[in-house]
Amino acid sequence: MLRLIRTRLSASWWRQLWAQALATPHFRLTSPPYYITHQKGRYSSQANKESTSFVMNLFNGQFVPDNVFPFPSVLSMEQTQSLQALVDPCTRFFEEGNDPVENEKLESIETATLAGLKEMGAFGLQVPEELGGIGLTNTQYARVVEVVGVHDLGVGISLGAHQSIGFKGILLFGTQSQKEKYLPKLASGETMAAFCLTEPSSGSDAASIKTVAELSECGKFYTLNGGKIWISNGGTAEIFTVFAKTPVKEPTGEVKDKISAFIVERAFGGVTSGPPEKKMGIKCSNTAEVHFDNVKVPAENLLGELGKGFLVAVNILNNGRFGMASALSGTMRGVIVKAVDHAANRKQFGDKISNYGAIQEKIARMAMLHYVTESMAYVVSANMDMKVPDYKLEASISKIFASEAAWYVTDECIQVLGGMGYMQETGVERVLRDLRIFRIFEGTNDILRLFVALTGIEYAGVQLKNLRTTIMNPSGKTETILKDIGMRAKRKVGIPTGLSLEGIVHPGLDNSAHLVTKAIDLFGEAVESLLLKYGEKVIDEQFHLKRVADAAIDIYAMAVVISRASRSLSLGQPTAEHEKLLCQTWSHEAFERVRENLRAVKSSTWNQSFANMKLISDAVVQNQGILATHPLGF
Ligand code: MYA
Repeated sequence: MLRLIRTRLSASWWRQLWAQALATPHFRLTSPPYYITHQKGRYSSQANKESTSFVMNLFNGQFVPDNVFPFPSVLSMEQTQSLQALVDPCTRFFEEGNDPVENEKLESIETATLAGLKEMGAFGLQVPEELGGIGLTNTQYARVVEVVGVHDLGVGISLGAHQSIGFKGILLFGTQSQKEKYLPKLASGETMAAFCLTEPSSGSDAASIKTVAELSECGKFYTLNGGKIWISNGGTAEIFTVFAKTPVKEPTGEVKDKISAFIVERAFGGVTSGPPEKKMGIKCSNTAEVHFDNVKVPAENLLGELGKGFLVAVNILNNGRFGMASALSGTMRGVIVKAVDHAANRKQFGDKISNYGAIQEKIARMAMLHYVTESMAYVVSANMDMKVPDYKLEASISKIFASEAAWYVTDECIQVLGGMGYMQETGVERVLRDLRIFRIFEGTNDILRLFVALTGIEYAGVQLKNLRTTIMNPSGKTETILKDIGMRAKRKVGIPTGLSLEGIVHPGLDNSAHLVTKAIDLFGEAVESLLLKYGEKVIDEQFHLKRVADAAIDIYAMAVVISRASRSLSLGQPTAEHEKLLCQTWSHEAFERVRENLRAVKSSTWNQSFANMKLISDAVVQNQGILATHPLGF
């Protein structure tokens, strides 16, 4: 289970605070300005100092622009040039040296393609040069991965499972000697890596793994036992990042089983893998079970601290998720070309189908979804390059958004292509099959939505708790308290709090900027209402949490495109007016969804629907299938 919201916020406390706020003369009469002037514009003075995450602060009704505005630009001229020098041959390689149809037929990557990829350095994109890699930054990596995403997602998964998660733990948490020992061969592709977390009874609930590792009495090795399933590269890897439960002595003296991470070599003995799984898509990537039977793992192969393996796992995942967003923006770019090529040439009823509104809406929507995904991918990668400490919610959102956008765009591409889209020779049905897994692996979108909503709500809860503490011990902070209470009170009664993006956003996007600030006010108020109504029990309100997450995703999506289009307009880029259209149209639709999702969280009609859905689901589950009587009676 996702952890409990620790903040104990009682409804009566909040009502009391509320009464105090409304009775405060300062609030009603001479409410102080709620915002300070920032060099880039105005934003809330109450932005929490602990996290600069845009999404995290939304939950507190705060607009914290630092990581999104202005659209981050992190590559030096030299880095841009070296990246271009890599992207061009990489694109040529995929166009000329890789055959996705053949790879799929073989259910493995063609030998010559593998050799070419190794030669290009594709197995060690982010490994430092001194350890044999090509040392790309996250932003550079994103751009290269985009090329892979255009051409072959199966190859992308083999490469991604290897470096995005397989050996990422060594890069992030490895000691110098672990890095020196393993990274050179991994970077050259001489050895392959895999990430071993999932088990038969432990999928989304990653903390419930049963694989165990016990330290020998001599302290020199751990004995590893257990089985992992659906491991990408499981049958081809020689090096595994394995998560297992280990007994750990707490400071209290109590011994608890906690997760630890290990670097395991197939060569240690006792490591076996099953046959390649038969899958719906990404067939050329290997997926297999991996079993560890009394594997002797040297103590020095512990990765990170003993008992801290869960954080190693989630940090690896956080660190890799933006790669999906960039790969899938590549995929969308590729299928959009196919859709528009067909739409511009296919004539029906005497005209090109691209001239019909029904098709235009599809193409416009495809372009908007691509624009948002690409913007998210590069904001997150830049944030990582900027060493922003807290980007986990943004990374999760980029994975959720990209995987759903790419699915939608590819499905619509097939629709635009009509019968041609359904034919294998067009090559889009393979992409759709390949894409399906992206909504499931690296954290299902459902669990990631809960993660986003609950992590954000907990943060908001902590801020409220801090406010309560400050109220109890004001020590000269009266003005701050009043500002905060005043802002919350305004939100509560639907008065705009005065959030403004003036000076941050190009004036040509004032409308979109206004919508995003309005959305943030609505969001902050809805989160507070949820906390007030449910307290820590909000964890059980998944119908609500899903909608809160959807609203957060839409607001973040609005912010990244407003930022990007703003930059484009400010720089006078040739596509600026087109980007303005993408941004305005997206923001309008996203705002309407935010309003609807947040309304649903509070509306009694919706609450009745949620209760009904629970009853329907319970009945269908209990009946082991459809319960309603067939129209014909049998
Ligand atoms: S790999 C397998 C993927 N599996 C998962 O993703 C598992 C999903 N489950 C989870 O992430 C967790 O179990 C959840 C929490 C989120 C459900 N960042 O009590 P808790 C901290 C930082 O909430 P739980 C695959 O699919 C939390 O704050 N910290 O935990 C292959 C707390 O800390 P503290 C986090 O209820 C795909 C503690 O942990 C995070 O048990 C192949 C406990 O939290 C976080 N995210 O569960 C893809 N989460 O105690 C190939 C939790 O200090 C790559 N915490 O307060 C393709 C790449 C693209 C192509 C590339 C081409 C080259």
